[in-house]
Amino acid sequence: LDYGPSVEDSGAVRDWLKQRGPFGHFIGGTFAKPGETFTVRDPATGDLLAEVSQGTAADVAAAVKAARKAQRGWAGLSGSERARYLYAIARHVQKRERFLSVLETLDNGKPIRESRDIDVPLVARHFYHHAGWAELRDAEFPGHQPLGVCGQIIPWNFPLLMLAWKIAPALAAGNSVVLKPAEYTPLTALAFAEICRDVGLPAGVVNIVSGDGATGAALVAADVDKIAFTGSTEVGRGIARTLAGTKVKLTLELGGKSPFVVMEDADLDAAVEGVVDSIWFNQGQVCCAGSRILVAEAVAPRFGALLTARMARMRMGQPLDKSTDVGAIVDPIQKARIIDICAQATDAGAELVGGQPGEGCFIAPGYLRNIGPANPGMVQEIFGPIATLSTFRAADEAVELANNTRYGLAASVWSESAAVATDIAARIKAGVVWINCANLFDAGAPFGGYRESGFGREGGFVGMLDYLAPPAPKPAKITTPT
Ligand code: TXE
Repeated sequence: LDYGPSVEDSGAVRDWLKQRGPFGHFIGGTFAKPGETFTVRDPATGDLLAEVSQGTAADVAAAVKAARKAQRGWAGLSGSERARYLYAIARHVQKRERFLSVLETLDNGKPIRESRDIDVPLVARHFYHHAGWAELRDAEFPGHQPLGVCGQIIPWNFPLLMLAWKIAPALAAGNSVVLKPAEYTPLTALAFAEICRDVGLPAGVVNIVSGDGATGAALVAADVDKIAFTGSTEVGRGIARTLAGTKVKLTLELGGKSPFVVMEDADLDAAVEGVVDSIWFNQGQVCCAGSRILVAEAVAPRFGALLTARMARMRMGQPLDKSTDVGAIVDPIQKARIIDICAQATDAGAELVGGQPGEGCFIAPGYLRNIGPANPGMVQEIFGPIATLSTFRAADEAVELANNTRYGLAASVWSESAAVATDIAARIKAGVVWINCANLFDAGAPFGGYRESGFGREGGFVGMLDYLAPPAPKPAKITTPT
């Protein structure tokens, strides 16, 4: 069955990169002349993909100015007019599905099966869903107003999908945006800018400024009304400090160390497939990855054997090959970070099964066992294809271990009993809890964390609230004492 892109399809994308590069920022509806640039490489081969402009504070200011100028007109359109643009964007994403999936895979290193079947379809779905919210805004959020100009900073693990999570609700609500993609993976954001231009989105409603952390910091310091950030907890904490006491609204989606709880009565074969979808999906570079597997002691030996056997069948290889399960880590720096945390874990007494580094940016799937609760591998977000495996005896202990983290983004619970699964799920402190599945996303379901995983929600009705200002409270009725 041959469907979708493979290695040979990358030619058209490479031609586009050659013709279009070096890339300038997308400001006020046009691509600016490139300034000082940085290099973007394919992590799977090390090949140069493009030169992309490094955004300065002046570039950010120009983009914010363009967004400010456009915002009033955008907010003045009726909901159905705004919706028409969002529908058009969604359709264009679908039309360019092949192109965008190949570009994403080249830039990020994720298997083409994932960009084609998960990332890009979810991007389209996000714009379709939020087109609906554009139409419904005034009915569902009476008296609410858009915030104004939103600064949005996104990471490299789902470059185009994170862009959609940020831009779709902002636009539906009537805001304009300045988005900064991650420095490892700016290319699909620049392709998205072309889509905005092609659908005739009013100039300045979407602006893309590429660059690194310094560009992000300039955006945080700019004259914006909201910052929406997805990335590391450390950077998120710094942004919160910078914006404390200002009028800028802030939402943060940060790291995680999510539990994956396998109860004694779980379907173990299904749970092992859940691990594949959870921590070995996208090379484990997933904020909500089920990175801490907690399994009932009674079934632990059988589960461990099934897991090891399944791991041996994972195919690591070139991301553009349709049969690849495990692609490249996004960058050598991230690869070194994963190896370092695994070394800290084994130095502290854990045993690493699999997880061996390959040539270039590759790391085979693996897991750490015989690992104590204070082991660095158990505490730190590895952000690679390496889970931890530990056991519990009773349900209460499972809940206690699951909640023994500074994060609170996601969890996954496996049991054949609805009563057991829902009881455990309700006692885990996490923004999303999946039962007998993992890493399923929908544009209508709010996503976000507790504790050091951040605050604010993205998706659905609740996500819209984070892009709107509520109506001013009515003045209190003054009654004169008689
Ligand atoms: O993240 P950064 P990094 C975690 C994960 C990973 C670690 C480091 O554990 O191993 O973070 O990754 C921009 N002001 N996550 O270093 O630096 C940056 O340019 C404003 C989890 O790549 O947080 C990029 O666009 N912006 C996470 C974005 O922040 C700044 C996904 C994320 O990069 C900035 C990514 C600054 N001072 C990493 N410094 C998740 N929740 O999914 C950097 N940036």
